[in-house]
Amino acid sequence: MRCLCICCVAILLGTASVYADLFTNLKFENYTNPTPPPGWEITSGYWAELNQTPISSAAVCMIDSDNSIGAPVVEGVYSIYLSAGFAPDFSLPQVGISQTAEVPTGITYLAFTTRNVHTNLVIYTYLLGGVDLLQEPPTDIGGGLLRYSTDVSAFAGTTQTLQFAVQSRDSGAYGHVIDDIQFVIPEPQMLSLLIVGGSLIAYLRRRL
Ligand SMILES: [Ca+2]
Repeated sequence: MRCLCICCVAILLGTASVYADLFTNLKFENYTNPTPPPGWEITSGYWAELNQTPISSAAVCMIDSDNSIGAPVVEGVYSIYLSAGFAPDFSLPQVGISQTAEVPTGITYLAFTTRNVHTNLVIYTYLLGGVDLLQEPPTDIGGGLLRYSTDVSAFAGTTQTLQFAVQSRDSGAYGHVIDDIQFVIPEPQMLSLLIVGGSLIAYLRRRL
């Protein structure tokens, strides 16, 4: 009985994790040059090798701290870099990445970190299940980084497509770094779980 109760407490506290990761490789740390990052599909445009996105070219690549693009890594060792620009045939294609998976149950927000956004110069298609992930003003988290967070609770427990794509409006080159994508369990829910877990521990201590 004692072991069973302790296991229940451990499971309960385990579910109090702030983040769930049913989508994979959301921080882009699982990567081997020159292939695209596992879990992600290049939905449109051109894939370039590590740190090799040419200036003024529509392409997607991974970057690390040795990149010469002038876009520092946002988190960890690797970030993904979307370059809105023109193609070799001087067209202005959309370039981007996506993956389709089940949205974790119990989540409320989808958050990610990026740098500047220029909606007057670039068409951003940042969507989960068709919901615009740029609709809410971002939080400035310092270091030139912006943290976007969007309520996607309606998709909890359903299979959806997460997409990040850019397209230049004026043939200029506009790079965009994305990283640290997280599905967030709301704080009140986590707090409730901790309170329940704490109460159960206190009860067990009185019984033991
Ligand atoms: Ca990263």
